[in-house]
Amino acid sequence: MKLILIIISFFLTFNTVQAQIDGPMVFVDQIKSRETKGKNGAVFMNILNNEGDEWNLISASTDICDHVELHTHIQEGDVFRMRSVKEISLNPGTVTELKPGGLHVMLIGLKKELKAGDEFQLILKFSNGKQTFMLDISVPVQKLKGCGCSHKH
Ligand SMILES: [Cu+2]
Repeated sequence: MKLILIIISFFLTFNTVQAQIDGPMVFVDQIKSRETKGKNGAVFMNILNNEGDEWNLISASTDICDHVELHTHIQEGDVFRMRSVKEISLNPGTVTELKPGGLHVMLIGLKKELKAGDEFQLILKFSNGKQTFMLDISVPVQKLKGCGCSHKH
């Protein structure tokens, strides 16, 4: 419980925290997208599920690209490949990290290049199997280290 309180206060110190006032206690933090001239982009964030039950990120949408998928990376031999997943499960009382090389929100068919300093809106949809809620977040574009070049499916 103490740890959860520490995590919450950690989250609340950032003004990038996004939460819906009357929604469940699901918080999104450390949101960013990688600068790219390519056709596809990725969005990363930390999601804290502070509810007592499991929630899932079930979809995301934005008007800056043709469509959006939820992805993970899986290892096949020596190669890491991206796979789309139906949902990203958020265990109660834990922070789920969407980060390079792991889970991410994939932007497919970008209509323009993403430049550092840009910002765009992304709508996240969550469900616990009984209720759903949407979170409208703004995503800052940043120059991120590491290779974002393996965006082949
Ligand atoms: Cu991907």
